[in-house]
Amino acid sequence: RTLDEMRALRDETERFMQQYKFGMDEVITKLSILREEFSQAHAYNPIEHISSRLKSVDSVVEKMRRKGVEPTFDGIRETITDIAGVRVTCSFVSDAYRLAELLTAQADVRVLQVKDYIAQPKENGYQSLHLIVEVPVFLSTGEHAVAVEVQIRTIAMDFWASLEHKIYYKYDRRVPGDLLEQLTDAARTAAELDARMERLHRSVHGVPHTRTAPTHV
Ligand code: 0O2
Repeated sequence: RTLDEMRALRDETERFMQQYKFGMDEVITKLSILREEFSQAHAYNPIEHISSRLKSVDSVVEKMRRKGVEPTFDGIRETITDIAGVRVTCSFVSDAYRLAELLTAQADVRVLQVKDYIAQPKENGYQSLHLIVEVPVFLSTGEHAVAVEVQIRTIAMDFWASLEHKIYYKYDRRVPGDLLEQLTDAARTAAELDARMERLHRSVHGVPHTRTAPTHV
């Protein structure tokens, strides 16, 4: 490759990654608007915390190799849908579902995938509502549809997931059996706490709630 070709590839990679950052910004703005408007209209805040991360080019390449993805920008775009990730923590399970409904009902949000690990936790106990949504980003070159992964969960689920994530990597993805069992048990305790907190909350506020994930894909 010539130096000019290398520069062109670097610029194209930067532009490619930038689109995901913009998509992420769009989703964060949508969530922040819902948070602010909801607080004003209902004197209640369904969102505790919003965080986001853009995958590094290195981890995109690593995932591309792992999944055997064709090494083109189109190949990556079609297969790796978690380059842009937004994580939302809510106080209650009902808020997680309500937020998912409100976000996916928006006219410019296209739902590509829903994985409801709250209704159906993973074997290790992991609970979270995962959405892959596509949002339009308007650039000087026109409109671009960008996929963003949104993980919505309660504070208890998030607490569990962050510890499990640390343990998982500490043991290089091979967590000893007894520790795994304790983690699964702790996930059950977290789910029980969520259910209790929800009941308490509803007895005080009498809030109607949904307990199903959006399905329109
Ligand atoms: P990181 O470091 O958080 O980015 P995929 O491999 O993403 O194409 P998969 O695994 O079917 O397909 O996707 P899924 O199930 O929607 O999970 C994607 C993300 O959810 C993970 O991203 C984690 O962030 C989170 N997650 C899923 N399972 C677990 C779990 O058992 N424990 C914890 N702590 N987090 C989980 P990454 O890229 O794996 O990791």
